[in-house]
Amino acid sequence: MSLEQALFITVEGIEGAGKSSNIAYLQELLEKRGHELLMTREPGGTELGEQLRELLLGHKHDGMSYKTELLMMFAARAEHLHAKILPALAEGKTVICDRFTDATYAYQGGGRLIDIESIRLLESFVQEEVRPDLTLLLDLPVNVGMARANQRSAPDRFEKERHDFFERVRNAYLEIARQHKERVKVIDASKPLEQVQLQLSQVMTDILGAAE
Ligand code: Z5A
Repeated sequence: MSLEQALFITVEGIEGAGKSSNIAYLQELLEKRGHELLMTREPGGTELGEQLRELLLGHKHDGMSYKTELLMMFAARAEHLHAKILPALAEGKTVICDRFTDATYAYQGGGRLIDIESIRLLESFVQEEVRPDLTLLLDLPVNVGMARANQRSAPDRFEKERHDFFERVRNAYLEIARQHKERVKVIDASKPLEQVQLQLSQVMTDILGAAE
């Protein structure tokens, strides 16, 4: 059991920001410090959530309305909190979640232009008082992220969006970071991976103190 406090950590960023690469590094870093971890992701994280993820990212329902998309994100989140995140935190585990509600503000709010008040309402309904303790925002210019992402598999329903959509998503993320300076730490993800990891390590030391 870790002597350090269990944390709810979320990792965010646009396409190709390097979340997967850096989450693996964060996992290693926290395990070394004795944290028991739940590694999870959104949309997804539960059997029901993963099924919703398939519907949300696949192309079978390409024309779904933006409101449907928003409600499915929060449906998956409600189940995720109930079945995975809250029980893990109650057991003293640190939760590392690949995307959470900031992604909804950024993609559905910034990208799809759904009004923020509707998102806020759903956030309060689904999460009540639960918010992440720490959010790592991997920030980089859209063209750099897209160039990285394009080297991978066929684009999902979101990856098919255009440059201006991702500019709005990035700006929404940066606005969240400005409004929640205590919680959201911005990492320059345009740098080579070792330098991104160095920044991550610095942020974690600032928050948790130097490792023993
Ligand atoms: N979504 C939403 O709309 N609303 C919500 O509420 C939520 C989600 C929760 C699925 O997310 C989609 O759901 C997402 C938003 C939406 N869609 N989009 N876009 P996802 O997180 O599963 O999908 P993703 O953004 O495409 O994540 P990813 O595929 O896991 O990408 P990544 O983790 O950010 O990047 P990566 O795989 O670590 O790196 C990408 C490539 O870049 C790879 O080849 C790496 O080797 C390379 N890389 C990484 N870092 C570097 C550096 N520093 N230098 C050079 N190259 C690098």
